Amino acid sequence: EKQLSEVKKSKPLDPKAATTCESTIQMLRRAAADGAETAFNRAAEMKPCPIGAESSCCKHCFMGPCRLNPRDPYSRVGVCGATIDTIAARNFSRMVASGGAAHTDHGMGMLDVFREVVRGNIKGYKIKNEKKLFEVAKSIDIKVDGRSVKDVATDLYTELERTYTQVEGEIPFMKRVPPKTLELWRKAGIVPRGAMREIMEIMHRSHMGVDQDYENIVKQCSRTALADGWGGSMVATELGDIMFGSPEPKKAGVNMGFLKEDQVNIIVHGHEPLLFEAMIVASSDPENLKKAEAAGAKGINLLGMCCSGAEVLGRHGVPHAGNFLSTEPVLATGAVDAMAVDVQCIMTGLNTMSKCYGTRFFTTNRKAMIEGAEHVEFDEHDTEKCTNQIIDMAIERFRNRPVQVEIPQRQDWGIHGFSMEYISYMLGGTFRSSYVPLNDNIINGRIRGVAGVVGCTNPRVKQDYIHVELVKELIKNNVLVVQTGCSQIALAKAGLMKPDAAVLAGDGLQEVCETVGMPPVISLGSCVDNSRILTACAEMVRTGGLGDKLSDLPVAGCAPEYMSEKAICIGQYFVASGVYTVFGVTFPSVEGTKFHKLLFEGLEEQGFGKWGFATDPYDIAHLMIEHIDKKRAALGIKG
Ligand code: XCC
Ligand code: SF4
Repeated sequence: EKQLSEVKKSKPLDPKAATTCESTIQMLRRAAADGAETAFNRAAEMKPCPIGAESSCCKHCFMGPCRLNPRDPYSRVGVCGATIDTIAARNFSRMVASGGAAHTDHGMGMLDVFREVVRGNIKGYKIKNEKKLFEVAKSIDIKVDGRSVKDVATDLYTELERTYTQVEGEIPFMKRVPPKTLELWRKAGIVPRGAMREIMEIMHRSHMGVDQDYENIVKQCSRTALADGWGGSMVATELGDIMFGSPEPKKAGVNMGFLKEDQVNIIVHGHEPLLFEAMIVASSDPENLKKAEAAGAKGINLLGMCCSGAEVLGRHGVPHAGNFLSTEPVLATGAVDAMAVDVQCIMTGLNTMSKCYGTRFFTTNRKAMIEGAEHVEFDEHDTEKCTNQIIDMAIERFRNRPVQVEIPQRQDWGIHGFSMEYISYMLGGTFRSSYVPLNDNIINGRIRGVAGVVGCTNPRVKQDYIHVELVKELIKNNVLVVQTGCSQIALAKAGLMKPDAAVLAGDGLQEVCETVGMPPVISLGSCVDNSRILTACAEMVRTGGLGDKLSDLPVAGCAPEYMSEKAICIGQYFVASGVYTVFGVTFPSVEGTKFHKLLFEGLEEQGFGKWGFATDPYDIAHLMIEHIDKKRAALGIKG
């Protein structure tokens, strides 16, 4: 303890060096004054292990743990003889397995509720979007003509369940993959069977003494990751649209300025939309509003954070208070009466922080509890039990707020809730399937290509800074940017999701945006909604003129401030799908090793995409642009 406080004294956190988010800076100052600690402080005190950072250690058995030297990686092997390539590939495979498990389990949670809706066992949710139900069913060859919603939904449930449980054969959404790409996957033996099987196989193969061939391990990484992108995540996205409605462009606000001093503020943070949707219903329930009024509040103000928030931002226009690294600082406003969380990206530190400021902090999912935090279990069969309890306790906290309230004044507006179908529609295509206008604008060069900029924020780099600078550089070079997750919140705060941000784009992109009134940076939703990018890429190939494989498209992806294993899995499914994907912060491999070369070069030679790495936003942008130009040249379309 003594040591820790000495370190703190020697290195007081400079909020302006830690983040470019004004509200977060303000709250970090207040937290410092109050002696409260956040991930920013803890990161400054915790030096990353240099061996672990480059994935050069193994603890898969108790003859070890074994550490190799990342500066001289082939100088040693583990006790079992494992080389740096075996060790790094095995570690990587477990990151893919864990990340893929998170998304697929999320998708499975959605599927559980969908099943109960279809069987009539659940009242709190329904099939809201029948059009989408029929579209999704049709896309995986379920007969829809003349059939009832219930029959189609029943068949869809049965089909989608295979995404998880199937032991042999191909998962249903493989039917959406362009034939030439699917052919490549079949030849390589990486078409996923069911997610459970693929994840189990990774856990087996990465056990001591099983798969020790890094190339063979990477194959299983691809197979498992594809079961996330074209499986679990895609199921989560599609069922979300079916049960809660497809996102449509709407004006919505982002930043801490949307907290309201005179209202009961409740933040929902996490990932699965089930809790949030129920909270939306409960917070507009007249009974609850009456209770809030009786406590002297002008209303109940619901806000989202992280992916939970990103998803309802586009679907319902619920304001978003900030991305991952702002989840602790926002509590320093003292204005958050309750924070309810479900799964993923919930920092343990939130519990401590909420105690400092008297925020009522609730875990709600039996899979994700925090020692010392209050748990109010959310049951999809009886949603009100949980949501009413949270609202009651939030109201109670509002009635006698234990700390002074300080709300940063910044409010940023933008247009959220796009889908790629919608963009194409705006560009003059038909809503259903035509990507003709998007493809045309790429072919005629007004749009140079499409970049997906996604992922987390990470206290190892300045929050939001890389996302924002990178995206600005991309649009300046006529690259249309699509976004999900915490990255899109960074850009929303920077004002780039307003149509008038088109002036920051290059001439071609600016012209396209101004013609249809769309921003040059498009927000697509949460991280499972990265599957929307896959679906869009498949449509672009199907539409024609841009090659016949996903890897032919002039597109690139990036997660410049990532921190989670989910991001690694997402990166791997984009790479396996054929997309050049650049990560920042740090990359879990040693440059120059065979494993590293496979990820960064070899996979592309085999017809897939490849990984890239850079930390400077301009370097990242130009790696992506160069790749887009390379693909344009290969397609023979003008530069
Ligand atoms: Fe989590 Fe999804 Fe990363 Fe944000 S972007 S920190 S994973 S909330 Ni998904
Ligand atoms: Fe060491 Fe091999 Fe055991 Fe890993 S599996 S800890 S490298 S002995």
